[in-house]
Amino acid sequence: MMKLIGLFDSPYVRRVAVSMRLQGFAFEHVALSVFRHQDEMRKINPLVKVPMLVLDNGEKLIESSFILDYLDGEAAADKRLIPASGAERRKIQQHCAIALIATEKAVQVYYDTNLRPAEFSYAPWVARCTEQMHDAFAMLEALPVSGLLSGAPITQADITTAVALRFARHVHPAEFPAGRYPRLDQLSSWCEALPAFLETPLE
Ligand SMILES: N[C@@H](CCC(=O)N[C@@H](CS)C(=O)NCC(=O)O)C(=O)O
Repeated sequence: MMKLIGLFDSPYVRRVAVSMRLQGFAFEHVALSVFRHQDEMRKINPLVKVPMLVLDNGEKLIESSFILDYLDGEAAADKRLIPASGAERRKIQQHCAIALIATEKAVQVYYDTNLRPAEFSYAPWVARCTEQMHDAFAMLEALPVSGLLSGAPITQADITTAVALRFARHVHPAEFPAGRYPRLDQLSSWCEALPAFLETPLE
């Protein structure tokens, strides 16, 4: 069975796990932390970055977008989360790219304000990243309605956006009062109620 390494408090790991559940791929979850289990992690995963997907033949894949691309290639055509080609593929990829920037900026602010001693946190950098995070969420909020919200089947853009918001709200609750991003809130509540999300709790 494939092994997925990393905790679901990582939005990158969580989006892979949710996608695998939606696509019907069985996996063993190896719940190692990049911080608390560094030595054990390094033995399997020398760069200590998650997610890592270990295939049945022992091949090890890193970088969530490449892992998801591999899974899409293995899935039945109607289980793909990003189309194989064409304008719709580019649209969903770019939508994911914005959600990944929102995620990355939320992670950077979290690292800067939680992993460093307070005296080493650099306020202008935190402010810049916080602004970029909100710029990305505002851009997602303003995109034309598509995917799950439009009644169409769920896409990787829906998953990555919902996972991004859930993570960012968890680590920066004051930044995400209800109603700041109403459409994203709706997408989030629909997604988080799906079994694939419920079975992949962030905490
Ligand atoms: N672009 C990577 C980002 C992965 C990533 O940064 N994961 C974090 C956990 S949220 C991690 O491994 N952090 C440990 C570190 O950066 O040393 C992906 O999409 O897989």
